[in-house]
Amino acid sequence: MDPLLALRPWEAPEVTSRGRLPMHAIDRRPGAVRLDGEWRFQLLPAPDAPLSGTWSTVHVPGAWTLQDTGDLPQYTNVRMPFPQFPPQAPAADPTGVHEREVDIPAEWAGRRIVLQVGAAESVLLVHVDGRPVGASKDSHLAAEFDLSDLVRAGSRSLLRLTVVKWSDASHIEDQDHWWHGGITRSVLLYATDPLHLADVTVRARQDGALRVDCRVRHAGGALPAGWYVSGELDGLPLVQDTEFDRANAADERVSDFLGEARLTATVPEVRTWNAETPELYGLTVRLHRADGTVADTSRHRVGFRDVTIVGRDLLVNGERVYIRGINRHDFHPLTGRTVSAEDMRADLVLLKRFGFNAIRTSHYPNDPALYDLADELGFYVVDEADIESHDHAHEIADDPRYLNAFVDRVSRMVLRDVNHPSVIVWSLGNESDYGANHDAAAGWVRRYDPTRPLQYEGAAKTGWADPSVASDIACPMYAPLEDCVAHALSGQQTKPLIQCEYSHAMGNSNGTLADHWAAIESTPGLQGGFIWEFWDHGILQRVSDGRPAGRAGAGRYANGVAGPGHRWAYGGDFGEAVHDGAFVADGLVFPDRTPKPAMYEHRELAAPVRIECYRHEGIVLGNHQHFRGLDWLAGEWELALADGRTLTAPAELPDLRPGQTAAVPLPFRLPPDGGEAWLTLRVRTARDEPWAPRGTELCAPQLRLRAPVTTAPAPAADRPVDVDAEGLLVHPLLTAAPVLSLWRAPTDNDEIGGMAVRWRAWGLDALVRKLVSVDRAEGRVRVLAEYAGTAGVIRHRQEFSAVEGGLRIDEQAELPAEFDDVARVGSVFETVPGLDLLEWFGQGPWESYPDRSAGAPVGHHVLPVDELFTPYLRPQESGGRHGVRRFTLSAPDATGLAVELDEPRQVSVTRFRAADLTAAAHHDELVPRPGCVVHLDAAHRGLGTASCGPDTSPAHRIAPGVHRWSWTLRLL
Ligand code: IPT
Repeated sequence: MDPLLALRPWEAPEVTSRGRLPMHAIDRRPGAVRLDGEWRFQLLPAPDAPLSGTWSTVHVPGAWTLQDTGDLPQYTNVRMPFPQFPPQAPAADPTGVHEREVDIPAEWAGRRIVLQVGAAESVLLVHVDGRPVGASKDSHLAAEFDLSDLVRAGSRSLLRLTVVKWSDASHIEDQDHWWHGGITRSVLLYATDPLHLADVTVRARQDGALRVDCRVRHAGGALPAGWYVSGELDGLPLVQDTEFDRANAADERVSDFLGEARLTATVPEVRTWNAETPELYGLTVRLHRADGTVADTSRHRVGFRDVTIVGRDLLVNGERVYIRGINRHDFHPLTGRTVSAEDMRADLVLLKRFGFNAIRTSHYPNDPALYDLADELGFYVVDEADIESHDHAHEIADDPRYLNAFVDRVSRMVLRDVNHPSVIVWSLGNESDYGANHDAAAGWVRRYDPTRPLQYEGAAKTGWADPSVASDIACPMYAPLEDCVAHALSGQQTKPLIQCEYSHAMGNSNGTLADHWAAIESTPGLQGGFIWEFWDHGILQRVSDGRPAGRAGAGRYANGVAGPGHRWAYGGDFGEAVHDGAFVADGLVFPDRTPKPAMYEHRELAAPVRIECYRHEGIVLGNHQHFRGLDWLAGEWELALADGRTLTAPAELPDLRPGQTAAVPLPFRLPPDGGEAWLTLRVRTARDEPWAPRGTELCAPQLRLRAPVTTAPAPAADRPVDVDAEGLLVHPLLTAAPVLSLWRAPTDNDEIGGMAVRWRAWGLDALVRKLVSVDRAEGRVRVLAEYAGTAGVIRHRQEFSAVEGGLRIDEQAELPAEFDDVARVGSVFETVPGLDLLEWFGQGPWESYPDRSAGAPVGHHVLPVDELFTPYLRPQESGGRHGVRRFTLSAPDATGLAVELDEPRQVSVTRFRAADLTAAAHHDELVPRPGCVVHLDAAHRGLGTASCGPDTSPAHRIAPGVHRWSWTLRLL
């Protein structure tokens, strides 16, 4: 029997690998042969099942679950997809056998030949020409095997990579995302001299001190005498530390098969690395034979920086930086966890443009290219090990059978990523309770890398000040803001408080983000957090046969929407019996990376330049960065006036160091008419940045210069008001008269947070209107109606009065005490087709809600109606605009209607009734109506984040009692 199969490594947690080379810092190996492309493939029903003899092909790298192999993706959050207890795997265990021939270059004769498999889920078995090579687990880190004795330079070999989908390791890879199977990162072969650099570890400090530790080995034998290393950093030579050599020689650790050497340098006037100015230097390390010839070369990019914790502050280069973080998975809607470097660059570029400066690699080491990009573009990274035992967390945390796996996974991550300046904190994993296995892994990290803090959310067993060895940072998830503030004020805080997850971005969400940042920026001890999460993990799916579109789906989506015949699949859409639905779609960007409106909220809250206030001496501007001046930014002033005008003027940004403020003169003379006036500073890049071309807008801080004045429209009592026998307004441009609306299509927060259940129980989704009275007089009609729900009756009064050029509508709704927290109180009406353009004075241009409106400045905005709607994967309340004072809806010939509101209100104009959205499970099921559905809300409930975490604040809930609102309706 095959010795690798005989091991049954899929149900042996103690076996983390066989024949695998030790992990080392990633290194670019010139001359490597990539084995990516089409491989022969068979899917077996179990790892020990015989080969069938029929081969298909799959693309490597690529999950087979996305490549028409019959095995499909499955989404579960906490629960395991199979019932077996750890460490068991189910008997039905899809196993993919991948095979191809490889030609070993003739010039590799006499060299050490290494196979690298970038990632395989979840157990990898390697054979060459039918001979067993080794095995590996740890699905998101590379496995390397020495093939020198198994292949011959200049000849062809048969490489077989067998990947077992379910294993003991699945129980510690129980992250909240899709389950796949396959080889998801590149496979390559490279060769080195037998005498080679086995690892190079770089320590580069803020003061310019550089230390490079080299580990030298000779394949299959003793080290030859006289070897030495040399190095240079952008032309500056490094010196070999002879003290280190002597210490080493005197040490019992000296060995004939492991060479250790240290190179050092001190860089004068070093340009330090931080996320704002990510300065990198190029390091080359050479290993020489005694005769001076070079046996091996290794290149690294080096960033000089220090990370420390002082008191309860996390410091980068001595500076208490705010962590404006996001949780990021490796994700692509066509290829799952296989992502290209270009795609990752696009992710990071987008994050930079929206003010993010930190990434938690939830919940496993991400693709190696991500860290190179983070070094280069400037992100603080919390690097997280691939450990999540969520469903069996308590049992596994102390289970000695899993001890090896914990230490293996954490140490391999650290060994791989230790040279990246972007990595500022290590994380032991996610949602795995807390046990001895964690402390074992923590101990390894503390010894190997004392230069970085360590975090683990689960270690806070006795509270956020828990002295546990496993976490230097209090990093809770979804903690109520009040609790965070209370902890910071308690006098008991011992660690920086940086939430590892907060502001759950599922569907239409991220309400109260501004409250978080107001607290963080005003409370010592609070330093930020990581929003959950970047991606909506919708997989592009063909509607016709329900299969994943895979690579053939390229280009079949745009602007967040799946194209014709396609949809974004979430849990259950592949026929999974066990799944967790749309919970996998909880990101700030759609599956094609189109930003959701909540991204703009974050962008504004992260603004590098802010308007602090307006004093008699002028507008006070502040630099809210940590390291940079304002010279890389350019500004433009905008003045939005109630009369419809927007004036602009160039802005001279003052020369401010971080944290400084200065007053600049008010750039406009306000017109004397007394109307509402808003001053906006549009801040853009003044030159090309690596992540933004010159002119990219980064924020638009705003200040109200003058409050609105309301003028009552002149009555025109001689005009008729047309209200029918049912008390419904008759109007040439309306197909449905304004009626009371208390229902919104529940957001994911409304559904999962339990609000929608109550609303349905109250009957708010199917209120029955009953006319009580119509009272007609000259130039006005009063209508009283009752709306009956199961929990009570809401009285609604409308008074329609003729005014100059149109109608004034005064409304009042009386909510009995039973309806103590409804979605909205307002009017809804529908228009004739053809009114396809919305122009409004209010917040915009993107979607905004009462508790998510900090990023939508007040101004004059114009958008086609079809672009107002946000296509959340599971249809829900969408497309709202906050603080709308007035709007017009017009046809191309400029006819249409104009609405003026008594005060800034929540308004939405879409093609969908709330009932249409409520009934649909996917965006592609929605059929747009030809006219517009218009909601004017006297009150609209905040969005909150209750799908996972706190609900909106009390201030953004709707109280029972009397609500009044007025508006005028005119023809254009
Ligand atoms: C938390 C998880 O860490 C994350 O992976 C994701 O599932 C998130 O919640 C919700 O989307 S765990 C949760 C039980 C708080």
